[in-house]
Amino acid sequence: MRTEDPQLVRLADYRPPDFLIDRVALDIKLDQKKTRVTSRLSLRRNPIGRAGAPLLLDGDELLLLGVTLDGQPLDTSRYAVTPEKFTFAEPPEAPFELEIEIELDPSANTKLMGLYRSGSAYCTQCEAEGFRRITYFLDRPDILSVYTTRVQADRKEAPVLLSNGNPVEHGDIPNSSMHYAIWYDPFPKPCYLFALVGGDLGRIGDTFTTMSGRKVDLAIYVEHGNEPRAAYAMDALKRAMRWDETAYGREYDLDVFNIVAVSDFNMGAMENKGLNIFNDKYVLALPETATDADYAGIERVIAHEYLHNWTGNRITCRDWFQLCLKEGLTVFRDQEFTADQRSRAVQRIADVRTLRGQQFSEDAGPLAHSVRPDTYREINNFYTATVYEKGAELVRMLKVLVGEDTFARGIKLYFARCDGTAATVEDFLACFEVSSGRDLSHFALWYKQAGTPSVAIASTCDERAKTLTLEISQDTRPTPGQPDKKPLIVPLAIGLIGANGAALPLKAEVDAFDGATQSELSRGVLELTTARRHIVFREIPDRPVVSVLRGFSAPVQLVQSATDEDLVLQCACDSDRCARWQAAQSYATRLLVAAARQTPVGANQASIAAFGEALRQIVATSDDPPFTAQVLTLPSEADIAREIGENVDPDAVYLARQSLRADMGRALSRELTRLHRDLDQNAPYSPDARSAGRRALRNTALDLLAASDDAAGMRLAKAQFDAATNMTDRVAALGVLCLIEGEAREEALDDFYKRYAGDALVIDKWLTLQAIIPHAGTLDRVRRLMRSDAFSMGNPNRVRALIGAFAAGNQRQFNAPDGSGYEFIGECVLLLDPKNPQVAARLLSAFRTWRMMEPKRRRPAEATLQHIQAAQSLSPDVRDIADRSLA
Ligand code: B3K
Ligand code: ZN
Repeated sequence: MRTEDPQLVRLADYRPPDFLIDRVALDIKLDQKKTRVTSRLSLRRNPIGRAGAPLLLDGDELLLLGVTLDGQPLDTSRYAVTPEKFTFAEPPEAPFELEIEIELDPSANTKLMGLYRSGSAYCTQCEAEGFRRITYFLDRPDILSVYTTRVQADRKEAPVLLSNGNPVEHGDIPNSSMHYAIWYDPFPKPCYLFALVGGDLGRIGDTFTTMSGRKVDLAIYVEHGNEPRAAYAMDALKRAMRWDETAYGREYDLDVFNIVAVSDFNMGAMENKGLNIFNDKYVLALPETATDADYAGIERVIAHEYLHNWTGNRITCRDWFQLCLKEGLTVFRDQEFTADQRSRAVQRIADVRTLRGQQFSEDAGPLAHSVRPDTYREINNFYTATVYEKGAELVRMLKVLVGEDTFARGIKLYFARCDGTAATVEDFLACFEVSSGRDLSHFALWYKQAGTPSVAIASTCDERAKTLTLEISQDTRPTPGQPDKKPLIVPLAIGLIGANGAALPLKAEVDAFDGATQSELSRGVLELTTARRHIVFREIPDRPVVSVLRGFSAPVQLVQSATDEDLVLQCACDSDRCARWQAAQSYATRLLVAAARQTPVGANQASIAAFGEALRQIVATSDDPPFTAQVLTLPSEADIAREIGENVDPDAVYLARQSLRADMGRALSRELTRLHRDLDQNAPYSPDARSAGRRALRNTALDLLAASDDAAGMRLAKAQFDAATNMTDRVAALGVLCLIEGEAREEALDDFYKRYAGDALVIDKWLTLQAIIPHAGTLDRVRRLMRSDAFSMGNPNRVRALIGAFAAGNQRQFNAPDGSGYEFIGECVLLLDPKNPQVAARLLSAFRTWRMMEPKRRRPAEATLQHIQAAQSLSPDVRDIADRSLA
């Protein structure tokens, strides 16, 4: 029997809306404490809705001032209203107009959902369900309406007034200090894409001519004085616009495209139609204030939000269960954009690192869910690595399965068929069924089944028969609510490498039972569709090395029988750079897991030496610095912990990783010293991928050198810190100094603070570097920093930089055996929850790995979660994470 859970929303319960809203006319008079919102809704019954159904509009903390029906005041006896709901029991059968007047207090809105204040500006955030905090509405993504928005404000306080669509009119209101602007968005859109901004902001402008020759005015609005910092974002925007035209034939559709950067924002950015609102972290950059990673982040997020114009806005989601339809696809598209702008292989490696670090960890714990979940309590908790990153992997896998051209035809059909609609995952897949002629129902299981499949490959060679037999099997462990898993369709990109390092042709028994098909062999992609498969390759001269999952062709955990020597050969010779990197990671993981499990010390020495030698070869022969930097970067502590899987001791994991970094630093000291010296630190800064890649390698070298020799590392880092001409090198040096206890660290931290005090985004880096110091004493430091001027609990960026970094980036101190780290995060969650539940819930999700810890850590983690669960008046956001973490 199912226990009643009033909060639970089920995909199976989806019903088309009973009413449609064709047009929305908003009139918003901005005031810091008393904003007036009048919304005139053109409503009609949905022909496929329930006949005679009442009109139920959503609200959230709303104060109703008045309602009219077709211009006449609606008698209070005809409706019922609470802050959360407006009920009109017997609305007219014929189309009608409802005008609703609301009063809001933007200054009191600390949830940063709906209309709120960031600094001296007014701004909005409506996804997922924030529009109901602005007015009563059918707040669901399948209600598509054409919006006209009139915004009024004090001319001095808010000279800039923006909303979605094209500007229609603006002017002064005679005999008053007020002015107004009218915006019209001709594209029917769901209310979660509504946006409004008012404030005194600086502007940088540009233009873009679309492929059909239309001129679009582009603008980025920032705080006055920050204009020069927005130039890179503007450049990225124009590149993204051009790329969507060349790669997908998608053209921009309004006369203007505006971006506004604000300092108080719950996430990265928001793709509101024609008016993207951004966390300023993803807009503002100058070489002196932003790192290469910041520049790359800006390029990616600017592109992501822009690309949503077609995948998300023109084609939106029918309901929130379909979130991956817009997010997975748009992440896939932003990854491809970056791959085309930068290095494809390095981009792929970076994306795989993120997937493993974030999504695989999510999948391995109590918060695991499918890419398209079938229930939720709080939709804001489903903007996850699974929906985004794994969602993108499913699109990529689909492309591998159907092939590039067929994929291109399928997506073209999707744009043609679904434009202007609120679509589902089924609608999306149907387009690829048409383009490929394949039945994709088995593939669709990837959207429904949670968990990371393990794919095991065992190979045996028969030297006399000159055959190689591969035994491939898959298995997915149970996840919450899904005890029994079915086999998925897994595309495995494969190659065979001969003893001399050259590729061997793929020849196998074609079309024999369970054998390979000709198409699989010619594409180099085996399709695993059952729990097990065995394939015999013919004409194999000597035992080859099997390279599987090239390009990371499926989001699976590979369990390989490769020997250390195989991995070394693959690392040196595989024609696929992602597989080379993967071989190095696998080798390192073996060493790290053995060390963390405290396999007798010393037993590993020969293997470590062989690993060092393999890396030396790569460093010596590679002409691809960012690739080399990736190869030299070990799996994270979280990755190692996940690999160990149970009874994890984060101290042992940390020490194992430290010790291997030190070994690497020693084994490669000559090469690393040379790299650090030769990779020009004095060249003028440019954020391009090539220059950034050289800095990445140089700073990786510094990090490893310091790991092997504190004193020398400190000298080098100190010199680099003092001489740095850009933020990338300065922060990298400070990061190294932070890992070495002593005065030099404190001096450098003081110096950094003095240089950048007042520049909040830079000071965030300073907060993070201190929060992730793996040594005892960090928690006291974090508590001290929380009391400093640099910190504010009201600003999500500060919270993430300090507290979020401690919880998610400091495995050792967060998981301290005395429970102090857990307790601290628990306190912060409870403190933050009444103000900003979304940020609080995100912070709490750091507990997602608690069950894999050793018992002495599991106990205090569980106690903290129970303490939170027992708290009075939790937000639905935090309650949902706490409940699921303990379930
Ligand atoms: N669509 C937004 C995320 C909204 C999050 C709401 N809790 C940003 C993006 O993915 O582009
Ligand atoms: Zn998105």
